[in-house]
Amino acid sequence: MNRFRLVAVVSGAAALAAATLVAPGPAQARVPDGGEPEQYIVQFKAGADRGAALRTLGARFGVVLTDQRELAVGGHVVTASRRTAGLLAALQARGEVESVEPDTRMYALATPNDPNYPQQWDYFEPTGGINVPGAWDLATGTGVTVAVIDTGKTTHPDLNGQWLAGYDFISSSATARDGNGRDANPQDEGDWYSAGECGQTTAETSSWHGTHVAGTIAALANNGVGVAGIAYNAKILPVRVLGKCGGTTSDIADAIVWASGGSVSGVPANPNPAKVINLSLGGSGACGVTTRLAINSAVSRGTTVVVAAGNSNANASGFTPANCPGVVTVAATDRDGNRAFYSNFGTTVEVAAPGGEVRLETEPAGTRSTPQNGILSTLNDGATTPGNPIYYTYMGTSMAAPHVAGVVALMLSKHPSLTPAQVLSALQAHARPIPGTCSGGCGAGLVDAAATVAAV
Ligand SMILES: [Ca+2]
Ligand SMILES: [Ca+2]
Ligand SMILES: [Ca+2]
Repeated sequence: MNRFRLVAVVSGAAALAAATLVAPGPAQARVPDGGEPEQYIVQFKAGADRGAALRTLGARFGVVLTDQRELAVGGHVVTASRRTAGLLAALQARGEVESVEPDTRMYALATPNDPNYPQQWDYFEPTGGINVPGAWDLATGTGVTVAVIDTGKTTHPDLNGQWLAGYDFISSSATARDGNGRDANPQDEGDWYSAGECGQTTAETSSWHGTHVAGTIAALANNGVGVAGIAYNAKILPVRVLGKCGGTTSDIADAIVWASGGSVSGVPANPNPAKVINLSLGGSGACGVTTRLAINSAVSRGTTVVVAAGNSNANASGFTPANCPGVVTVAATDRDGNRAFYSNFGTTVEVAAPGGEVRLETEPAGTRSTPQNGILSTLNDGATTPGNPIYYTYMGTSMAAPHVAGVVALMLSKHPSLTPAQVLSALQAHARPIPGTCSGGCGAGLVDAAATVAAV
């Protein structure tokens, strides 16, 4: 049986404090369209009889044109008593007019007020970001359920109300740490282990990996705390498959089927089937028949399956489920838009997204020299069992995949009937070339949230 591990590069989360707070940004404020008359900015030629021009044209169109005021830069604001097709062109054609343009209504850009948002470079920086703010003018994830098949959920103020009921698919009591096999409570009980356990020589604290992944997808925005999720009005279905020492192919396969609305023996039907599944997990080897059938089953129900490429700086073709047919495999990029040093690559990768780097390639695991270049999201500070909610930077293809899952949720909230094939096609068609380098191949390039959402 293949043993899956989470594919974040994580270390010592519990020992570190919450991210630094910074001043809030401008609040989101959309000015309503009051239905006022059509409005133009007209540059008249020097000495032109403006009044005569507007009276003549108004009579021709049966509207009243009024010269409201002159602008500091010389144009005149001209209003029409009602919207009238052809008026702009007719104004332009007048001999008295130098130029004319519609007095376009502008809006406050939908930048959230969350205090840690300025640290989410992965959303908005021109080089390494994926252009999320432009997408928020078009969609925020409303009505979409995203399944996070991972370590389970924790209590966090930036995820309150975002978690749906979910399920715990871990069959082994020792892996689950909740005293039994599968159950209806997907609470993350912690995946810490001692030195010598899980095939590792050194001990590790709990990762709260599923909480971090969920925050990137759908952390609450504009609530005055922490970070913003990409699809902050979507809901998260927590499906627990990873515990102490990872999880099994068999549990993950059942979880994929159930999360997408399929039936699993012994498990109540899922009342909230997910149109998007995030799998920030993997193991080495071929895509086995069990995983293949589970993914086919989800895709056949219209669910898009997003998968981390893996963190071995190797060809993703050697890692499952990254190498499975029908999934969107995501490589990780750094803040400069290069393939992250740990990210897998190759022709099985469909797109790339920020996974960040909290340390340099030359530094040993556990070092954190550049946490500001990692991916900031929701977490917990408990070393073993859950402690307090915090915000923390991780790096990994585990962090890249939920960026894409979040964008897919935005796409589906705008256009709910998109098929998985249409989703992939749009993601790739509107990705941009990797700004830096990606030896080995990063698919169609870095996902562009605004361009992709606008196109669907
Ligand atoms: Ca259990
Ligand atoms: Ca449980
Ligand atoms: Ca927030």
